[in-house]
Amino acid sequence: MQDVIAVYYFIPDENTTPEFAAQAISDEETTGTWTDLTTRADYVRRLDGHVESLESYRDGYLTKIRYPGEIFEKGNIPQYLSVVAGNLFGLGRLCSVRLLDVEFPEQLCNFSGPVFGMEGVRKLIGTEKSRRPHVGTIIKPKVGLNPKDTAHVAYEAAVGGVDFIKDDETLTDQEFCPMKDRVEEVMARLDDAMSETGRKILYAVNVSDRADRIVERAEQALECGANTLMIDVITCGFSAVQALSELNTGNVPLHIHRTMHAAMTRNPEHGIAMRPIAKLVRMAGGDQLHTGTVSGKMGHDPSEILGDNKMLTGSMFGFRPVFPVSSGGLHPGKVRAELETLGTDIVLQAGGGIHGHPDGTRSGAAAMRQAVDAYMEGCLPEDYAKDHIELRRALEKWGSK
Ligand code: RUB
Ligand code: MG
Repeated sequence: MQDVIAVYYFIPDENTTPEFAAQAISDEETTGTWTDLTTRADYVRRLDGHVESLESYRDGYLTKIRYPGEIFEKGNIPQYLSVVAGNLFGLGRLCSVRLLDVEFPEQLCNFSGPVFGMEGVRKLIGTEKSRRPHVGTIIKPKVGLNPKDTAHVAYEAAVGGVDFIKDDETLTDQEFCPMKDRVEEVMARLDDAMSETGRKILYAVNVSDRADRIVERAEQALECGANTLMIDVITCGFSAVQALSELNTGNVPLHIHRTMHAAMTRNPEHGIAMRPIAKLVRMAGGDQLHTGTVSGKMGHDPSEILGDNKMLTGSMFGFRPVFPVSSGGLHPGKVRAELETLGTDIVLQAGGGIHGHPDGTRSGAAAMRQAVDAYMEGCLPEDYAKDHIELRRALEKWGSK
């Protein structure tokens, strides 16, 4: 079994040398602890971790730790995380520590990965040749609409031009909008929209739930006609993604949301970068994954997003590429900035930026599509808006930055 290499950034406290700190991480996550052990038999030592490198970086240090592959239980992502992202975060002699990246050998990547992936989703929508970005929306308000009104909003967005519609993360199966009723109503209205427009439109139902009910909930959603499933990976776990991917093989795409991620990913000095999370989502079988915006409402680092998207779409042990999703505070005026930086192999999602359009959801969806079309045709949004009223009205409300 080949080894696992994890890269950390850390700042030790003033009484701790960087060498001691790096060794403490390695020991804690392998065969050691805070003191020497009488039980650490000689044959155990082959499972010792190794500090491969240590260098100064920004206000702290970068270290690469090599973990013997034998420590890992093949196919058990929670266990992988308990090694590379476990107790080390609490070590009191470190002021901060951040897991930046991790490389797993092929033997530990014994997962099926995305069943659809970016190309599979593009094929469903019919954009394999045009390579244009997909436009998605999150139904807003987040919570409160009943199934009938949710379906109406979905229909308006679909007719206006979106490719993809999703529940928001806080909507699951509450009394005001039971999941079964919602899926049936939305899919019925989307069937109308699909026959009127001749386009395929995906609706991702949020099936996030407690562990013992997720699979059953997903099966119910599929029985009611769902053509995509959504799951929140941080709150439900990587095992939930894997369970749905395996349950669902070949059936419908899996959209992976990441609510709560910023508690880990946002602080550049502490926590877990999005990269390892994205890698594990790809292994576990997510087809689309949120990785952030360069111009939206959430605070993201554009160079990290670019690296994460490259990882999702680049080669990795034969796993299909994942479709990156840029979402959070987007509107038609921000489309150009997103595409210029992130490229066109992306899903651009807007909630407020569609349902907040002065003329309503249908016009908001049309405006987002027009902003994408303008970019694909090499036009500035302001020029394209001259003969596209929906885009013009959006730019008047939100500007073009
Ligand atoms: C966006 C939204 C998503 C965030 C998550 O709504 O509901 O949950 O994009 O973003 P709106 P991230 O378009 O109205 O801002 O996963 O990047 O943190
Ligand atoms: Mg949301």
